[in-house]
Amino acid sequence: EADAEAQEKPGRLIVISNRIPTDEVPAGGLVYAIHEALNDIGGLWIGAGTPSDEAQEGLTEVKSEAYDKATFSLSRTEYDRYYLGYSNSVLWPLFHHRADLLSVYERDFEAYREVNRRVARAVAEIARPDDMIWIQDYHFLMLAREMRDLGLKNRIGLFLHIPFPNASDILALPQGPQIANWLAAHDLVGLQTQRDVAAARETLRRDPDCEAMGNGNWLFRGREFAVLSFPIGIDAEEFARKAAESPVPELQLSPDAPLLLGVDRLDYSKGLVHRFRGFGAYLEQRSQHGTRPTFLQIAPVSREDVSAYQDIREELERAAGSINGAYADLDWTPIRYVRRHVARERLAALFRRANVALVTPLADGMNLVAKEFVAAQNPDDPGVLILSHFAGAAEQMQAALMVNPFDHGNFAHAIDRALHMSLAERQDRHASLRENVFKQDIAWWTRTYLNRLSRVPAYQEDRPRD
Ligand code: ADQ
Repeated sequence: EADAEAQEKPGRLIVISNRIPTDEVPAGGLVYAIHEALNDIGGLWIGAGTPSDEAQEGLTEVKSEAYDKATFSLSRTEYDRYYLGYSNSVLWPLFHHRADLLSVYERDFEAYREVNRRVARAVAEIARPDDMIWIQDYHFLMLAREMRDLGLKNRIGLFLHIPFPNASDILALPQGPQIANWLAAHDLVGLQTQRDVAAARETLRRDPDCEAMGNGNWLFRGREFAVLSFPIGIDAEEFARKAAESPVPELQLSPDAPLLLGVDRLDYSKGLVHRFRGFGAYLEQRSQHGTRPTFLQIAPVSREDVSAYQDIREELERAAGSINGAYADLDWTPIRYVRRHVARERLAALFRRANVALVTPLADGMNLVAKEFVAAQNPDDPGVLILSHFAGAAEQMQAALMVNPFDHGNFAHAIDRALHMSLAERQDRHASLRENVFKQDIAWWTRTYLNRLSRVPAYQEDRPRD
């Protein structure tokens, strides 16, 4: 009887992500969405604590109002190996189709496994049977498996924010053969796109323990799990409001000078060097008498301690220097490259001012900048989104001007077309993009994912194949 009662009480939501926000109300994006979900359902948000000399077991509570927050502990060595190492020098490049950038060290994987195990033990200590557990991203790919090994039978979901790798790239990973086993420990694996679901299908199919049931459902050693796409969105209303209300930062451009804008973390997956060269190709072929566009790229450094990130930074500076060297004039700098983080309000206003957004990653889970640009634009006189086929956002945003970022000629042509597009065509394209960005927003995403996870039937044990 007591059991039946416990079943009826809706469980808490336990979210695990590498980072948890320090502000009481996070500024925007994904963390805000999770904050809202936790506010609604109640529960606990777990993330990494500040690295220290030695890692401790268990969780440390963080003061917070509406729901609980806690950190797990990491040693400095683990930070180097689990975070900078396995997560960001192995999984990140591999999942972004850059197997050439892998630095695989056994000790990095050992630290990754140790951190995943420690978090699993900490969650097992505090989880109640009816709690829903929602794991975020590639830092915790084996966490659910570790939790199952400790006997947790809760509903467990994963959302992977980055692309799912090709089955052949996974062969470059020593732990590649275990991926299906890791994924199958969840009840629900959420991916950004149909393309990712297809890539996952390819990997799962190769595993002799996995059997496809159709509709995204799989059997792994007799236990069911699902792999489905849930394209993440933005808080479109809020971003549009910010964009309309915030003053545009002083750019020292004449008011009618065309502005092209790029906003990205400095990361090799974002295709910044290709973008600079594509803009260079446009400058080369444009007529000398036309307007002189300025391309403003905002790209704050990230993951500076990983060497691939230092390389990309130098390469980018060289590319900007050589293009500006060739085309700049006394009163015109074609590429402006800003490495600073820009406050959200200012960013929103810049998005609204821009005539063209260049969102041209070589690989990207979704890319929220594409959606932010659309939300920020004035529907009566909207700018043009130039979007790479390789952004996850491409699946929902076909009304953008689609480009192949590897093809400079194609890139140059798209910029030319964007700068000369008629008002009617801009409005048509924007209206269609806008509808999707506002409908499938961040609230839609959390709602859809958590509804699906909460409908998962009660846990069945794995059983050996007969
Ligand atoms: P990211 O790789 O960080 O996210 P993205 O989706 O573009 O990529 O989100 C970046 C966010 O940071 C945007 O909200 C953007 O406005 C903001 N930002 C970028 N540069 C900034 C700057 N200079 N100043 C201020 N803000 C800046 C990962 C995946 C993506 C996936 C998201 C969400 O790599 O593919 O879309 O998670 O799932």
